Amino acid sequence: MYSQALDQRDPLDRRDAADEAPALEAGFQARIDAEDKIEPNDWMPEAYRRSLIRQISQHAHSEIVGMGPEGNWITRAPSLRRKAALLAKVQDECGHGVYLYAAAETLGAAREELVDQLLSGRAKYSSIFNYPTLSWADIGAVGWLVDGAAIMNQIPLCRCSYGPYARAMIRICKEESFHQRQGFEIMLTLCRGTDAQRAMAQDALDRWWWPALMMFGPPDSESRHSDRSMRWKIKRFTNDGLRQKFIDATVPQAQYLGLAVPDPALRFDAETGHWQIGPIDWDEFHRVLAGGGACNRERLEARRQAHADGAWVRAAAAAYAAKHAAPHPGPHPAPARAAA
Ligand code: BYC
Repeated sequence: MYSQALDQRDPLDRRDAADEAPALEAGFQARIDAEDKIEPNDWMPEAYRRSLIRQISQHAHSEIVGMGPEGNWITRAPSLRRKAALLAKVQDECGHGVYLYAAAETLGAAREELVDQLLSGRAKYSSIFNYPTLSWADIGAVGWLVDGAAIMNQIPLCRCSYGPYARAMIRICKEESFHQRQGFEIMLTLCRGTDAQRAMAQDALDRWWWPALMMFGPPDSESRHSDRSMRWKIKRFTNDGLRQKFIDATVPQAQYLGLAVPDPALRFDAETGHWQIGPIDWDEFHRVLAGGGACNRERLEARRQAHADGAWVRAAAAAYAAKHAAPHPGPHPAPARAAA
């Protein structure tokens, strides 16, 4: 890793490297501005590397924790078709987590350390997964709104300046698009069903609307990473910019479903062409991030349990790898002889 290599140099070399840093940084920024992709062995500022590890690992944790709320409904899906689709979706999320951990590893992060940060509660994951899935309609609302918000946020990440992250996002976005459609189709079926089914769909929208808007992160005025991440083209849009795109795309979908968006202040501004929403309860967002959401404890406990249950798999994989790394004993190992 670049930083470690620097530390091992003698002081004169280190001073030369410090003198070179502004030129290296200028060259790096010029590559970003020219839409070049940065690859793992390229020079990069230490802060760029750290910021990517932070974002990619939080993203990976979100995918993994995100299996929980929906996995909860696999055994209760109302038909074989629904069960097969939900199972595939949850498996996709596991795959997304794995690609993303691998992308973080290309930056020198150790996967064990990242997982440990999640299990010990030191790492963040998306606030949205600390809310409970209370009814089958929630599975529809999660697909429609949560995956819909994820796509809005993640499509621009396909153009992220860091190559391995951008490439991982291309496949992830294709799968997220299927997830969003399966969610919307569940909502559509419920909304065309009985009064009780329509009421379930409305109740799910009432509970998931505001948390979905919080997924885009704090308002731009409070977003500590946005400016630098935009300059480095890790992010292409600000949190508020993406939130607005999501609102503009989703309100007409709610109208199509015949559902009411739970915001008395919602109105279409003909001058700007955008839907305007009422105030977001940012206290709730901060409370959930600080561990005070309905399911924070349960979600982490489920991850810790899964990690403990998987210990034998890790041990078996390590033993298999060690066996294959050891020198081959040859076709006819000599039989052991008893000592004379
Ligand atoms: N929840 O300066 P800011 C999915 C944190 S996966 C929790 O604006 P940034 C899905 C933020 O990390 C969904 N924390 O940060 C999966 C930062 O904390 P630190 C996840 C949040 O990075 C399965 C602090 O607040 N998607 O959709 O510029 C099934 C200040 O924020 C949240 C991704 O991870 C939040 N909602 O922008 C279905 C996408 N928001 O690190 C669906 C990749 C903010 O300073 N990530 N924070 O302690 C991103 O695009 C950006 O990291 C964010 C935040 C837009 C999320």
